[in-house]
Amino acid sequence: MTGISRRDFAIGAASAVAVSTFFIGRARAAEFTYKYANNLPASHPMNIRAMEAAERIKAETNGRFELQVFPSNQLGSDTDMLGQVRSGAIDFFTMSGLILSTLVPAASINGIGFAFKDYDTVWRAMDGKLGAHVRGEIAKSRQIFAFEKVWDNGFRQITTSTKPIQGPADLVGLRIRVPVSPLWTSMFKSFGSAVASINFAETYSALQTKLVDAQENPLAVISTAKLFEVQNFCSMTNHMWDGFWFLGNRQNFEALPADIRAIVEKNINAAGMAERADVAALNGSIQQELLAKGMKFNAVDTAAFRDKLKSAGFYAEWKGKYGAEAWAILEDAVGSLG
Ligand code: X2X
Repeated sequence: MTGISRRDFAIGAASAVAVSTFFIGRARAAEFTYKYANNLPASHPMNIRAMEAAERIKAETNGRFELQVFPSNQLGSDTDMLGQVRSGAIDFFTMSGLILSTLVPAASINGIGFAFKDYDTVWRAMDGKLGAHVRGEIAKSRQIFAFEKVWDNGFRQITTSTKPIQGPADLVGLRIRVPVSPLWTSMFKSFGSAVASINFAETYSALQTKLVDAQENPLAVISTAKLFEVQNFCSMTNHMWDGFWFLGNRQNFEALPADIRAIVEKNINAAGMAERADVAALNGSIQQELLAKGMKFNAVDTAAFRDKLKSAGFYAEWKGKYGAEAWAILEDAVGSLG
């Protein structure tokens, strides 16, 4: 203790008290508390990475900005949450471009059946011209905007409680749940299925009560939402690639100081990139886990499905809807869709 006077010690103790009060004050009330909601379980990489981003944003803004994460449809169905992010009742929301197309028709274009052959093609398109085209259309809504990096949902596979889907004929009359989106309905109607548009929030119970016999989703969703509990077969159709746009309410976001906006933007886009890698890794490993839970898997010849869509006029119809210019951007990325 020699060398430290009584007076120095007293000052040190006083400032220690002041410092801890300061931190308690910050922890209690951030200057800005924003809400981010989504439809997936907390265990899905989308929520794990979003919660990690929330921690980073809080640290980098010295506690000024708090991002509250509401997984699992806690704030409502996709349809409800889209309304909330438009009005500003919630600040951020991740939504499939296909469902967003109920507001921004161009946003479903990446979901065209069998357009993407692999992830390299997906990211080149979505980080390139096709993604820029969709974000531009979203921005025209004025109420909402999309962050630059689209998050991965994945290539979608068909599950059923009744039989494996081996060829397009197995889809005829199949009572299948699809998300609420004209493109999804159109595609499965082209296959002759009995299509039911149901929000994800009600999907598990629709399968459990046998309102429908089938649904389609990427493996990471089939696993984290425990759809394997109410489905027996998983047919690896890879029939479309689906991603989540990280949407923001424009007015609420622009109300933030520029330095905070920049920190939020940087961390959300980085979290999206990390989530892409997580989902890719999961899709590689999850089949084993689902097999162990009793799901039966089969591969399909996708050419037969694609031919069926072609002869039903599906591609021609949607080319007409998106317009020649947007269709050219898609084909530039994925090759001719015929
Ligand atoms: O609703 C679905 O099936 C889901 C979870 O994949 C989407 O959000 C599109």
